[in-house]
Amino acid sequence: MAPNISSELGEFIRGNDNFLLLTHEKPDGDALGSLFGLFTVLRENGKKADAFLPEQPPMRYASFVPDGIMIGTSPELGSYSWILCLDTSLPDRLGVDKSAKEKITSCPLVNIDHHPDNKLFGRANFINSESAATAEIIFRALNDSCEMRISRKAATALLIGIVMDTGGFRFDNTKTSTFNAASDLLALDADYPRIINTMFFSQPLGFVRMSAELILNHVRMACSGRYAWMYLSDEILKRHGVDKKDTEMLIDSLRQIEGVEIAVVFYRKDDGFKISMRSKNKKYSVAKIARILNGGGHELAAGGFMKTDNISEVENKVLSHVTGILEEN
Ligand SMILES: [Mn+2]
Repeated sequence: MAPNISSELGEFIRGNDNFLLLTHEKPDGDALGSLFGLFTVLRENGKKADAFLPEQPPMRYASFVPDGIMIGTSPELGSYSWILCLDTSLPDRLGVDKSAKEKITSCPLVNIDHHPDNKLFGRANFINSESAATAEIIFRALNDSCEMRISRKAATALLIGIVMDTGGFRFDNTKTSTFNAASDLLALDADYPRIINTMFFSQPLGFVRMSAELILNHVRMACSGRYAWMYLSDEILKRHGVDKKDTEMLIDSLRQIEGVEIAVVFYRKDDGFKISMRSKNKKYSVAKIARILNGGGHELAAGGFMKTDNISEVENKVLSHVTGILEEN
């Protein structure tokens, strides 16, 4: 536990200027909420700040993108005093193009994150793995030590980060400090109903139909019902008109099944398969499996990658690791 991380981060932000904000590729709600929220607060409080995303974020976040975010056109890395890397455990995962990735570790990086496996790649590293979300670390820094003005728009963005990384306050990373941060954000007029409606009650019909087909025909179970997985093929995505990046919450349809401890969704990526994993119980750490499979993450939410053309090979490999973890505990 690092109780001073947010005040140290606050000091850092207050004493510096000219920032570029980056987050990880395939950004989730915490990555985007942190990026949008910090960017908005910095600009609204007279700091010089840019923020970059390599592509348009998933659809459900579209209406929360602040004006002035750079999307697609790479920033000139050399023109910033500090590059703030949000919610990203290793530089290789940063959402920048290939040529930028090669030179980025020589830039003045600052690491702001809550992943326990963070590689501490920054010149300064503000890491608190006790925080439910990176957005929570940022909020405490901005609110408690910078005393910066946090507008409704910024508060809403930061609350998105907390809501999404806790699955709407359902996952067991939800603590008193999480509710306290959420409560303070509500006091700043964060638009909670809009967040809940947009994140949880606005699935496109194509996505709902695709989920139904997947659940009906493609869920596979093993380990006496404690492991559930499915393969989300490009074919089924295409048939239902769903973009892969809009499937962040698909894995919850497996996690919700009674008795399931570990849920996995496989999908095609480049020359291999991406493996997205969730666990309901810290005893069964999916981060452990992710590390073996070229990835990383938290005990309860992690991802890996296997380079191969053969989905069965990937499924069997993960099955053997999951079996090992479920049986040794
Ligand atoms: Mn996060």
